[in-house]
Amino acid sequence: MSFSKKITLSVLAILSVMGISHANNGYDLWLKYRKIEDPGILTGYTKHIRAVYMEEGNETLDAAREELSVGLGSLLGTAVPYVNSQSGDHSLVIGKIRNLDRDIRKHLNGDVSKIKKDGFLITTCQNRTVITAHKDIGILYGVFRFLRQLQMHKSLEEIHILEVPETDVRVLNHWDNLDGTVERGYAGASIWKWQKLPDYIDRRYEDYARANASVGINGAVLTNVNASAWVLSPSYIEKVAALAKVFRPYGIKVYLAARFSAPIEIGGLPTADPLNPEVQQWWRDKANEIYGKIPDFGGFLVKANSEGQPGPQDYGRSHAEGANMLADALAPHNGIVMWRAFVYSEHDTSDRAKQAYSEFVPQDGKFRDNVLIQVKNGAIDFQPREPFHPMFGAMPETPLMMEFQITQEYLGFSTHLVFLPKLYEEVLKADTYRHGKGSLVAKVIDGTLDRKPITGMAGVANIGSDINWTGHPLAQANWYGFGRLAWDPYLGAEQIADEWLRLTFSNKSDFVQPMKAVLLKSHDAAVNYMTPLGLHHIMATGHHYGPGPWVDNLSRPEWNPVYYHKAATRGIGFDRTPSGSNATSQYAKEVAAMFNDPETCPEEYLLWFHHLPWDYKLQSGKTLWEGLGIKYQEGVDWVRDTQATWNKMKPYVNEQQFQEVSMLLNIQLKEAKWWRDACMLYFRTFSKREFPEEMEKPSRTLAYYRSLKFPYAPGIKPQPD
Ligand code: GCW
Repeated sequence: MSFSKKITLSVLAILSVMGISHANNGYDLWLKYRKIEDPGILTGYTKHIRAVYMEEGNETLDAAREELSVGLGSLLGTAVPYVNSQSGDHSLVIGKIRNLDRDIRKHLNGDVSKIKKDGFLITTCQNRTVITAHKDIGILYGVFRFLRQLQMHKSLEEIHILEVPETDVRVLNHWDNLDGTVERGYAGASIWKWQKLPDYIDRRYEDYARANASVGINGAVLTNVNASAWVLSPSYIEKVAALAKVFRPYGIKVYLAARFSAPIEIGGLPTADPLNPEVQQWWRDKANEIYGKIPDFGGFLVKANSEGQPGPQDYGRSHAEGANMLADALAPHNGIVMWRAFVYSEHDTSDRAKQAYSEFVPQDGKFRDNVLIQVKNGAIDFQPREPFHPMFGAMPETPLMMEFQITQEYLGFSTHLVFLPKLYEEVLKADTYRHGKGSLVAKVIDGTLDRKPITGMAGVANIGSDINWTGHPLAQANWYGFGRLAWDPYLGAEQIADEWLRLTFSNKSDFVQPMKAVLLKSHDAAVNYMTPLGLHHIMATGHHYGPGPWVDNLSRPEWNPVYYHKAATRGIGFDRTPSGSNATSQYAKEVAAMFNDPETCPEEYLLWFHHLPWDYKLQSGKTLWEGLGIKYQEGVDWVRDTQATWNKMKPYVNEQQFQEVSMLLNIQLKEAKWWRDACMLYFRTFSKREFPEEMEKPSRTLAYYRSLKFPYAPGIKPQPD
């Protein structure tokens, strides 16, 4: 560890012991380690942690030790002495299994074989608490888990926690551009200071790595999938290597988005054809060059032949041929390719929801072993709510990664409170029926359904240079929750909400209970005030800020919201049953049958799969038209109720964050009403019915909502008229 790092962390430790909290602005995320005030709980802990024995020897163990010192010092309000012996009563003993004393090892017997991969065990052993693992990174994960136990005021009596990550590649995708902007980023500029790298190391890089490691994230794709080839040039590889060095102790590998045409753009070749030997050689050389500087480089993420990005199809080659060429270049170094399945073509007139499946499923089994196909959550595009992607039930021979969007492109930017683990849980627990009932998407992701050799989950990051990282203070929960689910796709959103609220704000049940209810309802509420009953992609185009169901003038049909809702005098919705686009045929027959019948199709997907008359009767007995208005209203009402709840939370959060969330909720209310009013006014031009009585009446005209323009909305290059 560098001298300066030691100094910084020791100062932090001293400040923590003195009970001085250094940030009220959210910068410390869920790693605040607030001093425990309850004397009973404190005594319980000090009884178990009179001294610490900790294995030393490398940077990862150093990081674990520093985290523990800062954490314990701050939580307990006193520094715990480190000792050289593992035999002290009431001590905390931390070390890799093979380095533990024989009597402890003997005691662990049955558990040892269960601590697989990067897993860890925290257990009680003859008056000692032991944190152990096979690998150094397991020790770090174990220390974070142990500190979480204390942060949440949970008992250490007879503690026994054995955790093993369920997926291998737990990776954030940054859509960060080399010019410092972030595509679909709503929390400020990119945190990567390319201009100053490799010589200047921003303090944030390490805090970023720490935060990721604390939830088990082990990789970062640094750059946008709409890629610049320049990041593969020698000077950028130096910069990337500097970041990799900071991340390494925390078990975070770096990956880069690879532009398929890079051999042309920075290699001077006339082609990027994956079957061309010179192209293949170029990529092999590039891989060798990268690994020469970054021996643990993770690999490439590729968006190919999608939304104008170059790819193998430019040369008449398949996705498999393109992915395999890169995979062959990376294989000697144990690198992987994450090849995205987000494709839809302007030349394909079939339902956009069907296209990825149509292109990729026939290639099942044709990809190299070190290729993962990264499948977006949703066959359309990260919509507020989508049925699970049919590819998850259809590629038994190919590792499939989940790609969730953490940044809130379609869910209110970083202005709206939307707790995304609820959405993720809904998708992961969806049943593909691939091998009959119980064939959950989570089992595809962790590779147990069809025995996949490599598994993973990706999240498009919501991180930027805002002081609190994520713009909305409560959007930190989405970063946290993604990491937890990548580690364990079976976790419940409720547990994640509970953990995050306690770690970040308070353990008091008068705070945790009401706020948990708020978080858990928030996703449904946002869907209600944006796209209820299965509506989708009706946001304004380009920046995707606010409603735009009327947009019908873009060059590609599937870029227009009218393509998706198909509102007409007869009714509304996209018929994806056999009488329509037949997209349901891409699901297992049980699932298809459920979706095909409007009576059995879950109402939240109704208009996703069906075009129905305005007077169609919903389960509530209301007509579809009334039901729409009621749902929009419920969404708005939820924001009002949440404001009332939040006002009662003042005692539990600091003033700055209290005010920030209050102001953001005001905006959320304004925008929820905007969505309701604009959409209902527009749909009424087709339904020609009165608004339902449950719905507040719009205060403005449709013409007003249609006139709104936002050329400088964040997350996209400005597009002034
Ligand atoms: O949802 C769309 C976004 C694009 C994004 C694309 C993708 C990176 O609007 O900004 O491009 O998806 O996932 O490739």
